[in-house]
Amino acid sequence: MNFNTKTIHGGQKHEETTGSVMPPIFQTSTYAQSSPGTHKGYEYSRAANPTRTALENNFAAIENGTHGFAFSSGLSAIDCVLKMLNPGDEVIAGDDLYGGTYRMFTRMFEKYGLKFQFVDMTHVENVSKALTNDTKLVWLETPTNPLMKVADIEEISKVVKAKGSNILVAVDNTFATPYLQQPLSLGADIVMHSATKYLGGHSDLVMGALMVKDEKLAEELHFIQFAGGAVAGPMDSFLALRGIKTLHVRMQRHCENGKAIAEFLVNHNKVKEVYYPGFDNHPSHKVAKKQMKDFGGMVSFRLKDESKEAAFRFLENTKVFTLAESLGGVESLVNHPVTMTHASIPEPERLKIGITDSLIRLSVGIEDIDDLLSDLEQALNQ
Ligand code: P1T
Repeated sequence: MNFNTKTIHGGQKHEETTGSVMPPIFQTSTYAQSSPGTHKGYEYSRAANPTRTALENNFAAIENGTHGFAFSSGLSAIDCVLKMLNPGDEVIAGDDLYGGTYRMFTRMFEKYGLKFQFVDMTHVENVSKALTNDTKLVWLETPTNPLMKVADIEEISKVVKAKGSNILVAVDNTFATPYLQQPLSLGADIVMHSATKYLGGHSDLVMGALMVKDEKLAEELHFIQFAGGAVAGPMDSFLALRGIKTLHVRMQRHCENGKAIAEFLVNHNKVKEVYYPGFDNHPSHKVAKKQMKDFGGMVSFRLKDESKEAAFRFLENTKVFTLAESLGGVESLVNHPVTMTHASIPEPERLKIGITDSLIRLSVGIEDIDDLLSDLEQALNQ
C-alpha cells in the first residue's frame, strides 16, 4: 500500500460481528474468561484493548514498522523508551528539544543514574565524537522544536551502528510526521510521536506513539508499557485513528500554508530571521530535501525589535492564530517558547541555543491562506 492508502486502511479490518467500518470504542476495562487464563486474546485493557489495537496496527503501518504502541501522552512514550536503560547508561540527545523532553531527561532520569549529553545534531561529527562505550541511546528530534534544526537520520544511524549495533537510535517524528519522513526506513530503531499533534490533528486528545520494526524491541517496549501502565484510552484511540485517516490531506495543506507564511515573513520589514528548513539558505536545507518529502507547517521567527514587549504585542494581537501551547491541529496556533513550551529549560541553556524573548513559533493550520497572512500582517503592525 502507498502512504495515502495506509493512513486509511493500514492495519485495519472491519469489525467481525457487525462489519462496522470503524472499530467500535471498546469502552471496557476487562474481558470475560471461560476458564482461568482462557480468553479471546484480551484480558485487561492495560495490556490490550481492541480499539487501541486497531490504532496501534495503524501506527505500525504508517511508519513502515511491525509494531505500534499508543500511550497516554507523548512524554509517557518517551518515558517508556528511557526505561529500557540501566543506571550508568549514556544517552546522546539533540541540543534543541521540546522543553518537556529536556525536563524529563535532566530532572527525572539523571537522578536514576542515566547520563545525558546534548549536542548539535545538524553535524553528524558531533554525534560520533560524543559516542562512548556506555552510549545506549541516541535521541533525535528532527526538525527540532522550536528552532527547526534538521538532523541527518540516515547518516547518524550509520555512525551509531558502526560504533555498536546495540545502541538504539530513536527519532521524535512529531514535527515531520510519516507523511514527510519515515525514520525506520532510514535506519532508526524507534519512532516516537506526540500523537497529540499532527497524527490526532484536531487538538482534541493527548497521546503518544512508539513504532518499531524489531520483534525483540517490541516485546521489551510492550512489557514496559504494560508494567508501567501509561496506556491510551479507547475513546482517544478512536479519535486518533479517525485523525490519521486525513493525515496526508491535512499535511499537504499544512506544507503549502507553511511555505507561503515562511516566505511572507522572510520578506517582512518587521522580521529579523525565519527558521524554516524549506529555504535554500537554511543550514540543513540539503539534508531536509533529501529526507523529507516537503517542509511541514512549523515556522519559527524572530522580530527585529527583540524586546519581550514587542513579542508580546504580536502574540496578544493575532486573531486567527490562537495563542496556545501545542501544534499540529487544523487550526493555526502561535506560541512564545520562552514563557510557554520551553519555560522548563534553564535560561542559560535556552540562551546558548537561541531561545530568546524575541522567538515566536507558529503552527500553521489549514485555514485559508489569505486570512492567515492578513492576520499576521495586522499583528505585526500593532
Ligand atoms: O505533550 P505530549 O503529548 O506529552 O508530547 C510531548 C512532546 C514530545 N515531543 C515533541 C516534539 C513535542 O512537541 C511534544 C509536545 N509539545 C508541545 C506541547 C508544544 O507545544 O511544543
